Amino acid sequence: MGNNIVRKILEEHLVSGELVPGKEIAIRIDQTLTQDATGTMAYLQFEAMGVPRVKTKLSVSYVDHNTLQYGGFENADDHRFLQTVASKYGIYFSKPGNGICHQVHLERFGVPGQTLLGSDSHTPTCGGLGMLAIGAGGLDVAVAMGGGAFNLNTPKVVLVKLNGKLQPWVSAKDVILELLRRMTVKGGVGKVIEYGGDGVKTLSVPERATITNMGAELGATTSVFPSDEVTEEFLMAQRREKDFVPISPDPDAQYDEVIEIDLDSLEPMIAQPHSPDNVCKVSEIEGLHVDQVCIGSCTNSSYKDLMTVARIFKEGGHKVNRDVNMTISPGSRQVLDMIAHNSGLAGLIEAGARILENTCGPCIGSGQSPTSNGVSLRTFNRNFEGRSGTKSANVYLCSPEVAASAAVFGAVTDPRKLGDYPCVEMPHEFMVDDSMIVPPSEEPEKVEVFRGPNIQPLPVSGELQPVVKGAVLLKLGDNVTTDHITPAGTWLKYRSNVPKYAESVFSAIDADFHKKAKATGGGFVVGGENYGQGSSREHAALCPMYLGIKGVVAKSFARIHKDNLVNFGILPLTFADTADYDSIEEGDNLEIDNLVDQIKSGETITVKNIAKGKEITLKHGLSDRQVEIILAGGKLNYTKKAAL
Ligand code: MIC
Ligand code: SF4
Repeated sequence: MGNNIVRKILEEHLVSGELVPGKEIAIRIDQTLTQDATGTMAYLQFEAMGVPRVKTKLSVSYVDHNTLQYGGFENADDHRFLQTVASKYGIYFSKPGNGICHQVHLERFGVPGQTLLGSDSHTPTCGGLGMLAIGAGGLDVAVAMGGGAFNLNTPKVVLVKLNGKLQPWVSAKDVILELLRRMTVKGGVGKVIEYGGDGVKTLSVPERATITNMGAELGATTSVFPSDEVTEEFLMAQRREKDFVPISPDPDAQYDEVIEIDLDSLEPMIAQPHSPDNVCKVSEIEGLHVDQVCIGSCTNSSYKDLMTVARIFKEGGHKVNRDVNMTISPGSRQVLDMIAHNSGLAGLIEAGARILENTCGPCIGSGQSPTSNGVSLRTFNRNFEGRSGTKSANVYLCSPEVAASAAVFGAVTDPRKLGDYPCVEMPHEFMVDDSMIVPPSEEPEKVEVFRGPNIQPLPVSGELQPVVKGAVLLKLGDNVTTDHITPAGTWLKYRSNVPKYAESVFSAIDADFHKKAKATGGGFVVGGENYGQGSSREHAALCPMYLGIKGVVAKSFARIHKDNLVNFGILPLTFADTADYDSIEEGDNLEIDNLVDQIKSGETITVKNIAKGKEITLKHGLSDRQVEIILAGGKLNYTKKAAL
């Protein structure tokens, strides 16, 4: 039986376990990346492990999320901490302003065939280069930096066969939006998406990266493209030809599922509020008034994306519509440099665009919150309710072409109405200047790690108690996101201050949640399907742990969040019979007796709902390794114990 790309890379990196879908394996990690909003915790955890130097082939620390440095010292202190830690422990440091981690990693560091673990859910962006790039919580990334393997369930492999070629005004974003329409935000859970078919060679590396980036929204473990002559040309243009390795599936490669997308007949698509899978054709909602257009984010901020927008305005003689605000966040300094040198930037400024920093910016609610009930079209990857900072806003996700056309007309408009498509060629040579990437110190013993007052010690939980009881503090529906659990935006600057950040937990749903949790000594949260979808932020587990949350009972969990709950000693439990979801109400008191024995002896756990006088059966679905972690009260305790 021939191997697909995913199995080839997994086999080459397998440390333990069997490649049987659903079974836990451990793989070796070649590269890691962190960003500032998850990085401070990850490096505090790395320091706690006492390893003198990272053991990966390459580790990079990016500052790209929280760069505004407004209202105080917090951000700036965190950035200095990150730079000094990187210097001391053998990590490259990408300064604020150098670009968004995923775009810069694709340009300057990604290597086909290698594994990359990143403390950001969009790490799969580098799958566009043929890497097996996976998002994880900071603690898992810290362990990988220390030389530890990464554990995951062997994924099923889905072949997405791309046939033909995209037509003018239809672009990579439309491919992934179409896939989201078909598969939904939970359709990729437990799977890796591998792209193939004759359409692959028609897509550049940044276009492939747009598609793998948003595979995160499918809930997929990761997504990967072959590494072919297009990959080689991209690496050559980045002066990295030495990093090229060809990777393709065997001719008789097997897949667990095959999906076909006909690129020729694909139309411009758009995701409507408030979920990336709420997708329809642009033509179906034409005429909707638009207040704001934001172009950028790690999904769509490459050279080609921004040049296309610049040329739409320039060649059509258009200006941004007087009722629309249009912002541009270039993906990297390289992109900004390139468009600055070939008049793309001038074209955007002349059109009336507002040029922002090369960072995540509005995507994470850092500025540009829309007006009340406003309509914002964004080339980003997430449109969860409230993520933009305005709860009543309606955020739509679309391609740069669709975004530009809305900015021209002031309303959602099929971009094909703009006339001739400006076909932007990929550059044969990118402008390479790595001067904002600081290499680690050659004299690490002389580097002193800077710690400002915003950096609070890591809270650690105790061992699992034999009897666990508490009230259901909140009952929620399907697809709860980590943005609901621990919002970003104005809270971002407290990422290294858990006691303060814990005040944000579920604040958009119940502003007093943190007080209630503390007053009652913690308790349970109940959710529906796909609980914890979205980001990799481990704070969505760490802060609830700090508040005393003992377990989350849901119909199903998103992969990264479930791992994060385990890592911080919170029980992720699912209903053996989902009908029991209806029998639990907010305020009910739950009690689990003999928990330690129950967890050790089987897959199910009996819980008493005292208020209802009823017993229900829950499943923990933990591997033997995860059981040990839960018993120890989290991964840090477990790792310390294992080291003794
Ligand atoms: C996101 O897009 O939600 C983030 C912000 O990049 C997160 C990471 C974080 O919360 O710091 C992610 O995607 O993992
Ligand atoms: Fe940054 Fe948005 Fe990408 Fe997250 S999704 S890494 S916030 S640009």
